[in-house]
Amino acid sequence: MGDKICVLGLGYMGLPTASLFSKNCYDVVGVDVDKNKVDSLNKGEVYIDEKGLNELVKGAISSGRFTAKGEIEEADVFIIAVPTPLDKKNNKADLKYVISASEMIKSVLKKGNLVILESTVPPNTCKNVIIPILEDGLKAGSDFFISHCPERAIPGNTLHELINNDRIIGGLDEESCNKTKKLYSCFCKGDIFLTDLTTAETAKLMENTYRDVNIALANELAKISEKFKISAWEVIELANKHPRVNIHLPGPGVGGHCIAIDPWFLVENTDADLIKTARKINDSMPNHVFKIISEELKDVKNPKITVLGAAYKPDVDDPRESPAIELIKLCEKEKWNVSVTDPHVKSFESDIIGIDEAVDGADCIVIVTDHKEYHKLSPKDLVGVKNKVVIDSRNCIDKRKFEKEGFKVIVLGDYR
Ligand code: SAJ
Repeated sequence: MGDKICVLGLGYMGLPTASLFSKNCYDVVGVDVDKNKVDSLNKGEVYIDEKGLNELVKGAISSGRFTAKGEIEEADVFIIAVPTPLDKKNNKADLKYVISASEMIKSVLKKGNLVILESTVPPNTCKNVIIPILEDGLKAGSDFFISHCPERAIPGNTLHELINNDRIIGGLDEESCNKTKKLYSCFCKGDIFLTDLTTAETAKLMENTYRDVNIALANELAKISEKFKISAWEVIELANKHPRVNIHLPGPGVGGHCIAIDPWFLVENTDADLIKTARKINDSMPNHVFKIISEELKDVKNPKITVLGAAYKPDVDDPRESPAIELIKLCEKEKWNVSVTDPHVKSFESDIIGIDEAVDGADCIVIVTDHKEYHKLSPKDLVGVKNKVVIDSRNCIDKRKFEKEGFKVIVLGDYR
């Protein structure tokens, strides 16, 4: 196997992965259909905000070993790192980008090449979708090699996790596994475990499904805590003292492009109740928070609500699938005046304004994202409010401090 790698898709995972390969002595061509991304990269501009990525990509480009292009070209290895969005009409994976990347590869595929899928897909996608496209004259296993090497990196700490986490590689055969392992060993310091294609696809989905189901359990507890007049947060903290228990945390819902989506890929065309119910519970959380707000504001005419946090999780600038989106929709349906502030997010479907302007004249403050800035929030940051009510859906502010200053603080799941 030679040294040239072609990475298809220069997004949140493709770009860091391409740069890591290039830093570790491979010649890498990054291919993206978005001309703006290609132009930016070739000018040395990095459009993703990730710790260390800017320097890494710039170094890769100036070394001459990484170039971005709009068209695929011949290589020894092809890595598919394109998005696999959810088709929300039927809760199934939309594989159009995986299919078009496979078609592109087919046009330049040669004997001895290795094709690696990084994108998250439903079980059997490599076998039933990708291989049939690629097998146009060439035979998988004898003429070319194929594997699935799902990423496991958390947005916000992508590079560190790409380098240090263990990894799973599922191959069509032993040779596909071994060639892929050799390649990733150049930057991956974690252990690499080998298996077959469909097991690797399923393991990736199960990791995120485990988290989704576990969060649903915490959210269910938050809802039933009202009946027992207890705090779900304290119950979880205490239950987690057990050495084999790790209950996750309740919140206003599950956002991001992985955990709220991958469980659907796993249950496509099945009657898997638990996973579907967990999705339903987590999806119900923005409405649950909305009901708490409505109850609080039932006597206020034309209320003004201030949402603190548009990002789907703390300390990132990413608002994709954020529970804030659904919550704001529900409030706006009531014709309430909603303002949104977030110290990290730059572009969002509602205007993002500074905190002082956002809280000015507010009847209710709702904390949706537990950014580190909000952990440090103090009553003097909210002097402009009209009505001293804070709904903390992440249990992140110092409740006592606010209560001392006359605020009413309602923490999701805390009914003590
Ligand atoms: N959340 C809760 N309660 C919790 C934990 C999370 O409500 O106890 C919410 C967060 O607020 C957020 C959402 O869940 O809205 C998802 O956030 P996350 O940090 O759990 O996960 P992601 O989507 O940023 O990244 C996940 C990671 N998967 C796991 O931790 C199993 C990451 O390792 C994967 O690489 C990534 O999905 C992916 O690309 O699949």
